[in-house]
Amino acid sequence: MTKGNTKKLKISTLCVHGAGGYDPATGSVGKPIYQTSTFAFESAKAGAEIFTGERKGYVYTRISNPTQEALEKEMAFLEGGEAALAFSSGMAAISSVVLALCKSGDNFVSSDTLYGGSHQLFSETLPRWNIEAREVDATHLKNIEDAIDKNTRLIYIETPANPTMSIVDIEACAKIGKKHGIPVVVDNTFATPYFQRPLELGASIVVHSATKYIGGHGDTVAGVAIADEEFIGNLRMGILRDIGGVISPLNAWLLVRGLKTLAIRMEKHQENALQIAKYLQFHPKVERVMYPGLTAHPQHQLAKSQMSGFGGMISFEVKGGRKAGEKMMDSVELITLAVSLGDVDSLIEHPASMTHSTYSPEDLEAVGITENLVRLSVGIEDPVDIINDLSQALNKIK
Ligand code: LCS
Repeated sequence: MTKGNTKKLKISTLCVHGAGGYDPATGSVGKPIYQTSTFAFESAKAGAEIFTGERKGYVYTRISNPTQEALEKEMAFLEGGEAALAFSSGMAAISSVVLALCKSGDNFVSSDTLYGGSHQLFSETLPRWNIEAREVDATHLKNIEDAIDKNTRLIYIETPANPTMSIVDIEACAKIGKKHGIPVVVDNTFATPYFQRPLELGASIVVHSATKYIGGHGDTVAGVAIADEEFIGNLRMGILRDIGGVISPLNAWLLVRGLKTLAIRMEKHQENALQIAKYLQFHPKVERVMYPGLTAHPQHQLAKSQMSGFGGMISFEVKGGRKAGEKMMDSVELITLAVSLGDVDSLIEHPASMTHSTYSPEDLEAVGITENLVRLSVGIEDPVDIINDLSQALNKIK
C-alpha cells in the first residue's frame, strides 16, 4: 500500500497490498526483484553520508535491499509491529534474535516443546557461548516465573508448539515478562499473523520460519523477525550485518508473492484440518488426535481466546506403536512423506525420528513426543482426497 492509512485495512487486504503498490522507478505493478549485491553512490560524499546514517540509501544487499524491504514492510503490517527484518532461514532469525538479547553468562527461559532445530540451538549450540536456555513446561506459568533470575534476558515461546500442538498463554507470559523487564519472543510459525498476533497480546518480538505458511509453496527457506523499530534497527546493524544470515532478493520476492494468498490458504488449511481431525478422532486405528480446534484438545479454550483460527497442523498417535505409524507413513499415496510444513501439498512425518530427533529419549517423553506420534501438515487439496488417502493408509496397518 502506498497511499492512505493501512491501519484501516483488513488483514486479507494487507496480504495482497501490504508490500506496497507499483514500483515508483518504473511503474512495474509486479514487485521488482532487485537482484543486485551492491548499489551505486551518487558521489563519494553521498556514499560516506549513507554509511554514517546522515542520508538514506542502499549500500549492499547483506544490509538492505528494496525487495527484502517489501517483505519486511508487509510482515510488520501483518503482525502489527513497527518493523521487521528478513533472514535466510527461520533458524537464522531465531538465533539472531537470541544473540541480540544475550551475552556470555546470560540465560533465557523457553517453552520445552519446540521445533527440534530450536531445541538443538538452545540446548547444544548456545551453551558453547555460555548462554543457557532453561526449557520448562510453559503451559504451567509458574515454571516460567520460577526459572527467571537476574541474568534472564528473555522468555521464548512457541505456540502452537511443533509437533504436539500444545498452547502457551501469550498474554500471561507477556505479563511475566513485563514484571521482570524482559521481552517475550513468540515463534508464530504455526498460526501465522492470519490466526494469531502475539504483539497485540503483549509480546515484544515475533519470529517466523517463513519457509512454511508465509511462502506457502514449499519452494523457499527463509525467516523473519518483527518488533519495534529500535530493536529491528539494532538487529540489522548489530547481528545481521556481522553474522550475515541474509535473505536473497529472489527468496524475498517469492515470499511477497506467497503472502498475497495467505488469507485464502490459511482458511482452506484450517477448514481441511478441522474435517480431518474430526475424521481421525473417531478412527479405530487412531489413539489420540492433537488439534487445538477440537473441543477435546485440553487447551481448546485458551487457543480460542488468543487465536482467531487453529491452522492446518495435526498430530496423531497411531495404535500399534512405531511400526504401525511407519506402515501408515509408507502407505500414503497422495500425501508426501517429508519434513517441513505449511505447503499447499499435504506432508506427513515422524517427529521422534525426524524433526525432533535432536531431543533425547527422556526429553521426547517429557514433552509428549511419543514413538507412535505422526505429524500431518494438511494441504489445500480436496479434503475428501486427503481423507481417502489416510483411510487406505491406516487400513494397511495390521
Ligand atoms: N520454528 C518452527 C516452529 C519450525 O517448525 C521451524 C522449522 C523453524 C522455526 C526453523 O525454520 P527454518 O530454518 O527451517 O526456516 N521446522 C521444520 C519442520 O518441522 N520440518 O522441517 C523444518
